[in-house]
Amino acid sequence: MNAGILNTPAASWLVGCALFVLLCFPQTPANAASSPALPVPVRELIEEAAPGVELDEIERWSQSGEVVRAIVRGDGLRREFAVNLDAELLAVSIPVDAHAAGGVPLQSGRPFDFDDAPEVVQDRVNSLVSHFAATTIAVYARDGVLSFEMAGSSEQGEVEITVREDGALLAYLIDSDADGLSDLDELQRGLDPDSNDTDGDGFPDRFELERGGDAADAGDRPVFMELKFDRAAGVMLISLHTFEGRAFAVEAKRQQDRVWRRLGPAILGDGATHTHAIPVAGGDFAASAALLRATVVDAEEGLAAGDPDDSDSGGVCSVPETLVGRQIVVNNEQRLIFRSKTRGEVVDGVGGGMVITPFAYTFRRSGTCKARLSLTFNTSTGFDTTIYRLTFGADGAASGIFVAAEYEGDAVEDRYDGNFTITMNP
Ligand SMILES: [Ca+2]
Ligand SMILES: [Ca+2]
Ligand SMILES: [Ca+2]
Repeated sequence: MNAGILNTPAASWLVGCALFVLLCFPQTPANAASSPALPVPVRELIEEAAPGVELDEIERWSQSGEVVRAIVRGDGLRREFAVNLDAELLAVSIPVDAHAAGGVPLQSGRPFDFDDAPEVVQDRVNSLVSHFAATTIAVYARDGVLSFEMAGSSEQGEVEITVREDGALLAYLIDSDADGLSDLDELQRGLDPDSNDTDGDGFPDRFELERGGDAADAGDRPVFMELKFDRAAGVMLISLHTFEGRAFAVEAKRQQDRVWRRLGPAILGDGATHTHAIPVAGGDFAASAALLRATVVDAEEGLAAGDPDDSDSGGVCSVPETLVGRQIVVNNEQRLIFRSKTRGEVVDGVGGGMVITPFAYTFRRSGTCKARLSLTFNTSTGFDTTIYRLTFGADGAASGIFVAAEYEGDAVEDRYDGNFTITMNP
């Protein structure tokens, strides 16, 4: 706790009330307006949390746990402030429909720079957070008055701030641990706003909430793998919901097998959903009796094996939306034929004859000129996956690297990788 605020009467009152909330507020907490002595510490708390804001009148306020909320008039505005008992600003918003963002966004020929905002706007931001680096800035005009809606990072965490051109603070929200949940939201849910993984089970707080887990219980994990059986195509689609900082792998085994086999290299988490397709023998998944599971592994492993770089060189290129009906010729020797959105076959010329091997596949654009093609084959012991990372040129031809790996348990047993070029029919 901030040592300075402990010395103020406001703080000692609030600390006392934090311990004995029921004694201080025997009725509902939102009744303080009838008790003129009480709003004074609330005022001091807000003044400490948001220095320089004008507080004409505290209309009403309430406390729940560590969060004090107050409807305040000042700066010609009616705003709601939320602060914690350490006098840290959690949120500012304008209730009902008076939000300045209802204005018209100004068209600008270039991205707006924080340094171009009026000095009072920059000063307001700098009074609340330090080393603000904007990721987005939108400028709105409402009744001829500009407001600057900014989001970015700061020393205090990820922050959203909206400031009117005269410096009045219109909106504020802070996410100290950058887990995607605001501090206010976390305190209201009983989570730790200073830890991106409150229960330490490896899943970030917001990811856990969105995927049906309990972010405060390490024994309750989110569901991050979904299976969808496409009977007509004879394919099992495996969707992995990922988050940044870890890598993800799908493993399979038949019931009679002892070890799990990994389906291709681990995928580096990026917040997106990645889909695998695996063939189902005879169009009946039960017949193949495979068990599937998803695991979270170290990001280093994902970095070593996953998509290394989806950034683009910015060149002109042509990445097809779909591979259905197309053929890809790999290194002039192997033909990949794509029959449907999930199934295809490899044709290998061998001597005078040829070998046809069916596969299930997923194809995903991963950048302007890049795509990831993942083929999964049934084998006598389970599944094998080959990943092609493709970089396309203007003519639709591509080059890149491929990775094929066989896993025994967690260990890579065999690994093949190399470069290739492909040509594709239009
Ligand atoms: Ca957070
Ligand atoms: Ca958190
Ligand atoms: Ca949990």
